[in-house]
Amino acid sequence: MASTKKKPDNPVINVAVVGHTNTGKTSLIRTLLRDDRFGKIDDAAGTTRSVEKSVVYAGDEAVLNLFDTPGFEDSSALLLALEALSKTVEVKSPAQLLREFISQAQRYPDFEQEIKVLRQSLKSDVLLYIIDVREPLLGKYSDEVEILSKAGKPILPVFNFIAGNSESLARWREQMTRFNLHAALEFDTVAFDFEAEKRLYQKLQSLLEKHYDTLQTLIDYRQEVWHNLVHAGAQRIFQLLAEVACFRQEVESRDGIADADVASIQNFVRKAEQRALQDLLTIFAFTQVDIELQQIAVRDGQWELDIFSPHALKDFGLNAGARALAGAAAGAGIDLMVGGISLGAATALGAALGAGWATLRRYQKELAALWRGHKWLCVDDDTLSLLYLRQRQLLHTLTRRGHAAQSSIHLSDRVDHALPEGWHKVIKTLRQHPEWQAGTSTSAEYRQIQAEVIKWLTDD
Ligand SMILES: Nc1nc2c(ncn2[C@@H]2O[C@H](COP(=O)(O)OP(=O)(O)OP(=O)(O)O)[C@@H](O)[C@H]2O)c(=O)[nH]1
Ligand SMILES: [Mg+2]
Repeated sequence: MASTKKKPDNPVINVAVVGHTNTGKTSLIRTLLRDDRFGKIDDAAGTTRSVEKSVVYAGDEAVLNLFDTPGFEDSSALLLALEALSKTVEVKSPAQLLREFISQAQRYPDFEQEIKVLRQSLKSDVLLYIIDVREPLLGKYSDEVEILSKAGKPILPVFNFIAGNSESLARWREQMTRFNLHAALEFDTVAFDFEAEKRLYQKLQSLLEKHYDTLQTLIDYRQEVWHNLVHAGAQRIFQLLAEVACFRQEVESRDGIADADVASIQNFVRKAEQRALQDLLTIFAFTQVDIELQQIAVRDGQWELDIFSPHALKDFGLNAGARALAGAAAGAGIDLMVGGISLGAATALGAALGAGWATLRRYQKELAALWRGHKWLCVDDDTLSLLYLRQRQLLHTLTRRGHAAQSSIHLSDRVDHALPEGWHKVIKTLRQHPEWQAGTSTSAEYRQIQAEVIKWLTDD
């Protein structure tokens, strides 16, 4: 367990995560910690059996102690036991009643788990009360709220499992208002993103005024970390794009293009994409478990669909048939470049040759190069589009997820296949600059294109 370091004037805020069993308490903590190794998560009730502390930092400063607690099971019986006790002892406050109850723990073996929750609640600054909104509003939940209220700490209801459950969410909201719990939070560990995290800390700010600045430090810190992550992801995607789009290979042979050349270029593209995929998963600390939860189409560290498969094109709304028709000179995914023009992309030369002298003159240089035998193989437009769309979708998935989700929603359903405005221009420019392939160019034009692509990826 990490040690807690903090200036004495800024005490660490103690947050108890409480609620009925199996509502997602441990999952929420994992998500906030970005650590899928924290605690144990299971569909079965009663998974967490003891109070476990973890620390949320802003830089190297501890800000929150999160206490995971066992779930409440029979709160109605517990409330009755508390009421019975209140008749036999004299207490000045509900909190004292809880303390009395805890001090007599050996008399209540049935409430072993609940007593741990009560003890932690009394020691905490705020309680996050996690609710599974799919559950009907039963008396046991009101009893839980009533018991927890006795600790005299602010309670923030957190509605979990909200995706697709808006009606029951509204009912739960109303119910919490009746308990005077007006500040509540919607949270879904499946569709978790930085905004959701920020809302949680902002609600805590409103409940814990004297910790306002400390929480603001945390919000600012997390914002910066998040921004840097997304930027690093976008930068990596650009690097891939440059690596592949700037690639060209001179065709030596006078009598056509060797199959071996095509195959080797295809392999180069596959490997480049695979490296980018690995790097993106690493940047966002995505594990195999996350990949499965988010249903990312990746197996053994590779995309399930090969980049040169017609299905991959179709998946992203690219027309597989057009590739063949465009006259891709060399073979699937590979194009022939003459002078500065890729033939397949422009269908240019074909058209030019049949288009009369005026057009032909425009392509003079290219034609001359072709006749002199200066030809290059490059990666075709569709493949580059697919590379970009696939990594963009991945980036979106990586930035909207919970670390804890055990079943997941289809993020891919929301994918938009549109290429950004200016896409073709960027690709054309990259193709003209084989010297940019290493991604180390310091030229202003390169930087400008890099900034533009990163902006596309991070803007939405
Ligand atoms: N779909 C979905 N599943 C979730 C979400 N949050 C938690 N789960 C699942 O709900 C189950 C229970 O999650 P836990 O985090 O173990 O719940 P808990 O409240 O800690 O449970 P106990 O420790 O037993 O009290 C697990 O199977 C989680 O994967 C969510 O937001 N959406
Ligand atoms: Mg748990």
